[in-house]
Amino acid sequence: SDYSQEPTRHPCLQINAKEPFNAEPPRSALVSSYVTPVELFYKRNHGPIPVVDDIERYCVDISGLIEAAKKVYMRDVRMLPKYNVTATLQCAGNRRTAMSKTRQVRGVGWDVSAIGNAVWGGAKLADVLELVGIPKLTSSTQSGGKHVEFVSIDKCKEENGGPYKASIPLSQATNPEADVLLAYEMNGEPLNRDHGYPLRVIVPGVIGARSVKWLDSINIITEECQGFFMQKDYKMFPPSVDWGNIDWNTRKPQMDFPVQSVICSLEDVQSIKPGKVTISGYAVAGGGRGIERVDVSIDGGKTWMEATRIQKTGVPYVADHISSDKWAWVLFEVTVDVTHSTEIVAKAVDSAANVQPEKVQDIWNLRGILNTSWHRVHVRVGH
Ligand code: MTE
Ligand code: MO
Repeated sequence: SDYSQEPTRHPCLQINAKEPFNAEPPRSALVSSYVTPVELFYKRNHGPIPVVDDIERYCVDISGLIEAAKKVYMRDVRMLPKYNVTATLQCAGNRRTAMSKTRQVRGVGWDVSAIGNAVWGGAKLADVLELVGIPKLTSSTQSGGKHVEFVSIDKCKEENGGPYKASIPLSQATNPEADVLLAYEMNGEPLNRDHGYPLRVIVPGVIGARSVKWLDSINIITEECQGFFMQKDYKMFPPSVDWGNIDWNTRKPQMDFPVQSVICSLEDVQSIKPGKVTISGYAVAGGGRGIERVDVSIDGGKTWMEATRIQKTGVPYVADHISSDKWAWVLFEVTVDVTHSTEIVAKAVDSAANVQPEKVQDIWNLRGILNTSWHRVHVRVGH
């Protein structure tokens, strides 16, 4: 593989793998602003970053179960109504390193920052699919159980040098309220190469793996995508399954991510002075469910207090901005009095009253995905 044309990246990023480039910002960067700056947004790749230099000729091939295949050019996408959707993208592998501490898992290690909140600008996939004669989802239209496959330009070893790909159900793709985008902007700027220039998919509320970057083609198919990242990865297995007895066909590809919260103002082990400390972090729920509550404990989870939630549309002004933050995280904050060394814990509750599991052991899985166990940090209080 050729890594000679990688873009330059922010020096603050912690590099978890160099080639392919996988990196996350320091925890503190996530709570510095509601919208994560592009240069500090985590980067998750499975191959070299593609180079697309002829934007006039760049197009997305749409084919499969439609009347006639069609090439959709950037000008066609830009002609459709533009939407700005604030959505949190989270890698299913976020917090994987911590899961490995109880029992080794396989995959790139991540601390707590394989997540970011951005304003994605682009056309709704539902509008794009209308260009090839697929009607929007209404109570009278049926998707027939079909799927929409997204194929990238990049090349990855897991696909034996082929492109990264994934799919979502046609019913989600054609539902304007699902806000699935073909995005060409991130935080009001043209998408940069690391994040999918010139065009990427954004599937709000769903694990990052389905938001295919550097889109090359779209296929309407009867079954879900058979690619590696749908069938042999990003599936949630029970703790009893190991590499010796795994049967990938027994599980579905993971789509929505579960309720998550993380303390970002403190490292795993941190020394502080006794007195008032402000604890802050992020909380997010998949599937468009909101965050109902964030609980914080300063005695290892014996007693709890409720944190303040902050969700504001600190987004760049765009005339046609349509404001909806149902896909976005909330930041939380609470000031506590810490007098002695202890464990500080956070857990969130979503709008369906789903809660985070207490122990990582209970959700351990061999690929180390979806670590949403209570987030704990140890503070050492010195006098
Ligand atoms: N799309 C392509 N083409 N190639 C990839 O490697 N990685 C996926 C997804 N889309 C990937 C991709 C994964 S696992 C995640 S978590 C997100 O992109 C990360 O997006 P980001 O790098 O913009 O943060
Ligand atoms: Mo991911």
